Amino acid sequence: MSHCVRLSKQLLRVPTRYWRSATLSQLSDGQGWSRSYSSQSNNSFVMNSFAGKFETAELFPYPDVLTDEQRQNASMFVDPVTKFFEETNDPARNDREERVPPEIMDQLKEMGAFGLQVPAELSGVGLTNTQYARMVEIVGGHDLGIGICLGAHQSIGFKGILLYGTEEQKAKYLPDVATGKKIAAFCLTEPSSGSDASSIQSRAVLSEDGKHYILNGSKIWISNGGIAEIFTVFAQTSIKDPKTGAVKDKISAFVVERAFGGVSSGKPEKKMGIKASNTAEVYFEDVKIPVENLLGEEGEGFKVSMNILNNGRFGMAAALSGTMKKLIEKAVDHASTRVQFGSKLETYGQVQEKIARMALLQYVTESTAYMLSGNMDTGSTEYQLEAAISKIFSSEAAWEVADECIQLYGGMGFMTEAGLERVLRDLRIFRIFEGSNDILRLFVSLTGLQYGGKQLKELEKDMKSLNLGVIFSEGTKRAMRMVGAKSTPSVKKGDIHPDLSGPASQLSQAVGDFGATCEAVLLKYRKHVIHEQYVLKRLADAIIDIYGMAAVISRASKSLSDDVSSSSHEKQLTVVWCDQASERVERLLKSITSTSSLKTDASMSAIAKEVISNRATVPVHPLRV
Ligand code: MYA
Repeated sequence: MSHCVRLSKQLLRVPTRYWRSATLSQLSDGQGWSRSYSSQSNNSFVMNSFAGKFETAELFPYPDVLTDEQRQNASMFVDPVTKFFEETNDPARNDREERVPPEIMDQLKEMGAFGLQVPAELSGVGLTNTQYARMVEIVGGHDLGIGICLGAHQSIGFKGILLYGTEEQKAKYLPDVATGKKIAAFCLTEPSSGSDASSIQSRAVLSEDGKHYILNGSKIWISNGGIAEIFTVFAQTSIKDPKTGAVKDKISAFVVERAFGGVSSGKPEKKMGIKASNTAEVYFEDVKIPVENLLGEEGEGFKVSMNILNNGRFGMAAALSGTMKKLIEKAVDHASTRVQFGSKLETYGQVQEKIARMALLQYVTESTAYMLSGNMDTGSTEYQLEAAISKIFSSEAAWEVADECIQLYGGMGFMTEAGLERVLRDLRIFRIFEGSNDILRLFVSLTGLQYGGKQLKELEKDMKSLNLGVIFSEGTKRAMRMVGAKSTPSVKKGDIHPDLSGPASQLSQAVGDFGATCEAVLLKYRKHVIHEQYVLKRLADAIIDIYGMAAVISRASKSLSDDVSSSSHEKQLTVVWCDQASERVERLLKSITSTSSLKTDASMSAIAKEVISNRATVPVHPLRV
């Protein structure tokens, strides 16, 4: 027990902000731990894994959230939408012409594709997150350029109005955006502010009569920026602290109409992929925004922006799950017809390995996407880490699947005609935008560590008030870990199918080891953990794999219990995935505490520093010429 007290006291000093020295200096303001996330426990599986807790509330059983009617509605759009994308839309032409042709835009509008989640009474289709995921999966399977046009519009462009809008804002704007009469865009990124989103320079100043904000600034790489009429814009505002009277810059969010005047956009950017979607700079010059167009509370814009992004990320995973499915169909089609050295490609081990790996990556992506959308539909609020993981995993998995599909096609895959190079080009941006995967990895690790530390603080409180039940359960778990025993998941009978007991114990072990490693990391580095990016990346990689294991175990268990036709195949996917992922997790966690890994990390940094200071590679040319 005294061990726990010592741990929690040391952990309390870990900061809430991580990236910039400017924000680090704010640690001395005494706010520290208490602000970010509720100190009360929540149901997030990922968040709790950082505290070494096996939280299963949002894991088992695999979400089954559609009512019969919703399922029927969803199945009603699958065929016509697929038919539209296969027979009417031409992604190669859209890519070539770098636009979505007007007649295709019109048909998408007619289908309701611009207002999928807007309530029916406001002219939308009123889909749940899960139904929306099913829809964007089809889009992602056929045309990612169109996907970005639709996604930038509704997944982030006007999502703020849906999430934070007043009744008046919703009534005023949603019907027009839902029908596609007006296109929306999300304006956060600026020339000097990409990943570091809170450093934006755009500014909105309240007019003397208090009726308007005057907005000035410019935004870059805005999807739909050149065609949008409605913008969700983030800008600095001066906020007076009611207690101290001190004035501080804080970000606020606004709904801005192009029709307000002073809004202009640059010409469409030339890009590597998603060429059909419009990307442009947007400039705001003395734009008069009525005060009633403030979105959410004044000064709360950063959280508004983060929550919009959190809320939309499952859509990316669903879309990319569709992309992978189509790529796998193409790969299999080729492997089953192409003959080399007298046999079809499909008979060769190397080809089989590629196809199996693609199927595994798609299964994990699809399982996490629908687990997330299902949990969101049943009211989960603390899903930001799961959302970030699903974005990271799906974008990297889809890239690998596209790359391997091209490899399987050989020279043919390199030719434009095969239609694969376009998909690869389109996919590249998914690891960069909506939060780069590098930044999201840090976000996952640091937010998780912060939560893990907070749980220990709560434990300390329980000790003071002698809440023995909590102390014994937590203390016992830690004591078990210290003697090398593993805590087992406390899941309801039937949640994990008995056929998956092997993967279940691998998952349990991984969560236990992960929690113990997080504790060790916090103890060792304390607040300096913010500088340990090698460690943070490994923790993120481990938890990404752990979440993937959890999602497939949950889904396959349900399939086995429901006796769905693919259940034995899903079991095989799950067993293989968990075998491979648990090995990776073990390796990653060991490397976090191993001295040889730390030495290698230091050498890697030294190499990088020499290359950077030399402004080029360092070794003398082998020919000495
Ligand atoms: S849009 C542009 C996307 N840009 C980004 O994603 C920016 C990335 N940067 C960040 O996310 C933040 O700046 C980071 C924080 C994470 C680096 N949820 O001190 P802090 C809270 C909830 O750590 P910073 C695009 O690409 C935090 O707890 N809360 O902040 C469109 C703290 O709270 P408190 C969060 O060091 C592309 C406070 O904020 C989150 O400045 C088009 C400050 O935190 C969070 N996530 O950096 C896509 N993060 O004050 C089209 C932070 O209480 C869509 N906090 O302690 C396509 C969709 C697919 C569909 C397609 C179909 C085919």
